[in-house]
Amino acid sequence: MLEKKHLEFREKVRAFALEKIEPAAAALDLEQRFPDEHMQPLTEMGLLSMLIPEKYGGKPTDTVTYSIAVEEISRVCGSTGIMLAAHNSLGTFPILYFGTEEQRQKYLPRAARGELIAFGLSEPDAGSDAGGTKTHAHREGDYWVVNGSKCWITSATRAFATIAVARTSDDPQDKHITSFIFERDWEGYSVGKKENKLGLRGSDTAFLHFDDMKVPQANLLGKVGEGFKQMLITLDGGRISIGAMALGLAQGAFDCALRYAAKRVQFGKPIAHFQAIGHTLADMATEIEAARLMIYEASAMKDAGVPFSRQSAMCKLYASEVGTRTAAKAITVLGSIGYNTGVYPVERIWRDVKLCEIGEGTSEIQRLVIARDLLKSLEKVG
Ligand code: COS
Repeated sequence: MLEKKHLEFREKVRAFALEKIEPAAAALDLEQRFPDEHMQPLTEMGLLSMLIPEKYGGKPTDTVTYSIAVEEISRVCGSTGIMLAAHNSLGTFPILYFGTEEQRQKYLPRAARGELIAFGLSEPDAGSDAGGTKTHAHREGDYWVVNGSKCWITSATRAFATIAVARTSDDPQDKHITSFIFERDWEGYSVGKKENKLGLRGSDTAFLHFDDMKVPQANLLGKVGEGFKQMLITLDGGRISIGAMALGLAQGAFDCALRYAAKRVQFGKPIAHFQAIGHTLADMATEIEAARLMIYEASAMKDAGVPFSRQSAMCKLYASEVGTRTAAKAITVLGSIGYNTGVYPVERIWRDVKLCEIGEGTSEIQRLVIARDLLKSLEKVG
């Protein structure tokens, strides 16, 4: 399915990840430190502008290439992987897709230069039920006045702008939700305390608060009332990248388990030669390969411009569950040393990959999206 250009890109980005990203991965996790040192190399490699057209300073690629990038970076560092995925898929995509030319010219060149854009959908009372947004915006002349909070915001402490939705109707029953581009420097915009998470500890996650924040009409994204659908369209693409992230983490755990099993001698031979371990490795490799094919298929469908919501949900669901299974099995293969912190990366990966079953829609939401789509296709057939 992959073309020569994809294989060549994989080699290039893998070498880059090993040289520039992997050396800091364990320390970022241990110290809960944002990967500041990765920003310049990632920008120079074009990995923070993969969806941005050249005229705005980007280095655009197809979605398959983008998925390979997220996969390979996550293979060595989940925290850097999620920062990359959130910025490209959730930060830059909505501006490109729904923004005006003026908005693209204002924000995309900065994003291409490595300044991060965040995505604010979730709220304390609006997680899986994203339509339950309580953040509110009302019009006052040329401005919107916004009040509310967003939670679990990736790169919240670093982002110079955030794509976020607010309710623009007083009726809690309707989904009259509108998207905006908010800027960090505005009065009324504040960033909450960094969350203390199980994994992805190098990725900054925090609340955003908006307190009587005045938003110029020019920062309305798309049309009033279309925000909820825009966010669901954005998440269709984002879910592929979370699948790619889970895939990379799974591959990282598997690589470690395979190498360890091939050299760890017990009962007079490497443990990989015992059937129990050999079959475990075979199952891990098979599931990883299946996840990879699903991710590339969903990516190719997005590039082809055909509906891909179902495939996006499926690849995210499957890859993230493969990721958690693979990381757990990798610890089993390594035994006690795998359970130790800071010796092998498998315990970090085990902690990191769990997020892939939660972020950008839980596994339960992916199953809901898939089931609804299956029924819709049945209705079409009759
Ligand atoms: N693309 C475009 N439009 C879509 C869409 C998609 N992928 N999915 C749904 N829509 C449309 C529907 O067709 C519907 O349109 P109409 O109002 O014109 O009929 C509208 O959007 C509302 O959809 P729906 O009725 O299905 O909304 P629900 O509230 O029932 O459920 C789910 C939507 C549960 C799928 C959504 O809330 C969701 O994905 N939740 C998880 C949120 C999430 O991932 N959060 C993580 C954010 S972290 S970054």
